[in-house]
Amino acid sequence: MIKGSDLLVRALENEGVERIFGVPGEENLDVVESLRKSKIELVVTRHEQAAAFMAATHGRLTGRPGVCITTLGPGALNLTTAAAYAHLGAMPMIMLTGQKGILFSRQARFQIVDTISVMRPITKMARQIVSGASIPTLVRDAFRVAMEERPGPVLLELPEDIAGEETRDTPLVPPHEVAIPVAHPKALDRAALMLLAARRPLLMAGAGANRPRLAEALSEFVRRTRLPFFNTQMGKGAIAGGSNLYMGTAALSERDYVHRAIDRADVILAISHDTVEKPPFLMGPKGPQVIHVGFQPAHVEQVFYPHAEVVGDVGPSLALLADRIEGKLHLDPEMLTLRMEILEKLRDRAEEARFPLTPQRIVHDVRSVMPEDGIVALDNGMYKIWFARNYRTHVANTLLLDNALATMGAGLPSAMMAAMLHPERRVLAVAGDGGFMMNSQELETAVRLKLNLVVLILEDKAYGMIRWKQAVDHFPDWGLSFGNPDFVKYAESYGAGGRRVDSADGLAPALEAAFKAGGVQLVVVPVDYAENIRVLVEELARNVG
Ligand SMILES: Cc1ncc(C[n+]2csc(CCOP(=O)(O)OP(=O)(O)O)c2C)c(N)n1
Ligand SMILES: [Mg+2]
Repeated sequence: MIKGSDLLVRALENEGVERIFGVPGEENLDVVESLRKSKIELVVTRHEQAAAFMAATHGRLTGRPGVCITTLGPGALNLTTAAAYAHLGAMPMIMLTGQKGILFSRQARFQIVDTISVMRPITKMARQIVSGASIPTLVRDAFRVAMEERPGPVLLELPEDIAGEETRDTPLVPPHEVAIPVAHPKALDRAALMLLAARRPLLMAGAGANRPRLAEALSEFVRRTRLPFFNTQMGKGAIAGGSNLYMGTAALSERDYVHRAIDRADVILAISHDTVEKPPFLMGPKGPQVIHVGFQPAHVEQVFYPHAEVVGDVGPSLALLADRIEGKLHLDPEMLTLRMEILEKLRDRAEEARFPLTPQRIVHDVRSVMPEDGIVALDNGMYKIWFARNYRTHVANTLLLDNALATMGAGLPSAMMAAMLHPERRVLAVAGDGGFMMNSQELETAVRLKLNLVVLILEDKAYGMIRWKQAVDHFPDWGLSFGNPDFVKYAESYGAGGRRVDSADGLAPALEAAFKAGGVQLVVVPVDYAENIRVLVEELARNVG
């Protein structure tokens, strides 16, 4: 016989789980006790949302689900935003929540919420564990579902009586590698024909191109075919190396400089584009033909409806496609001229000495202190567009941004997870003064875990992105400003270091000093968002036609 919670923890060990993030409640105490006796580390956070952002980022960066744990009702409900983050962002994650006993109840309906029903639309699977004997199969199935393409979150609810009850010792189900089918030869032939007939083919790396297991295969495909490429925001970095074929990032849906290349293309080979992202370009009757390459068929949207599909394991399918087209493509030399023009535009004002700093200068200075494999994790705000457009990436998953749920509050927790997984690399969280304050309490967790992490706060004392949209829509400037704490003192009160940048030339040295100091370090930089209107509205408006 074995206790339900012991069986659960053994099943998690069987999946290779090393850490669980969360805030336990009294309904989880049997599980906590089982964890104490196991090799799995319990990392308590200061809000359940942050625990789940961390677990989701573990899934994003490793392909293996991160695991988080909460109590029933209030704790479980605090997971919802991060569940949706993982669901839209295709990040494998397992959420374990507690529940009152189901066999008998001594507390009536106290704290009881129908968590399964709440979670169903924002998970791939949500199940209650109703018997100890079902734990090994349910846990194995949960991991299978979470990891399988398209990856995402799974919820398992463990009632406290099932956790505490002795059950028959049931064997665990050993996991095994799953090789998924490659695309059908007919689909590959059709795509090859379209690409060979194209005069100006272009490749687009989408969100799914950043799956950890795809990095090498995709870069190899570009090396072999020499196709010029651009990427969506979440596809950034998917194609490695100091390639001279990178045309830019489609951070906006139209009119940006990169759209000159997109509009010129006659065939776009879209690798693992996921239409959860804000559209990288808008398909219309006159635009390029699109070939979708993905683990699954493409969703059909008003602005995205591919003309051909290559469905199957993307890496090996691309190798088969390269066999058919390598050395035979018509590559337009004009594209490379355009490339120089596009990248030149992005360098505009990158070193301007204005204070408060322009977003372009901030992106430029951040790049200068980050090694190629350094990881920048963005929260959500106006600067995300600037980083997506202007920050060059050379290694997969080195700019973590969320262009799917696009939630505020994920920047710091996702950077913390990156720092835990890659202690040898520089990791920087970038957040606005709005988004930072949505999960700033996790500075305590980061300090406690002795992470090496720098947090850059862009201070405009406002919800800048919404203020920008308000101006674009010709509404008066009203209602979106706030005051801030003294961020340096705030950091110090957590035992972290703090620095404020007070000149245009002060940012890069402040970041460098913060990285050299080690531990958790916060850098505050005032930002001047006047460039939002000047570039993203006025300058790009002139690009029409
Ligand atoms: C959880 C959440 N709430 C609200 C929004 C809508 N929203 C998007 S950006 C933004 C303002 C962000 O402000 P800040 O973090 O200070 O960044 P800034 O744009 O000022 O640089 C808001 C309110 C959101 N995306 N997520
Ligand atoms: Mg702000």
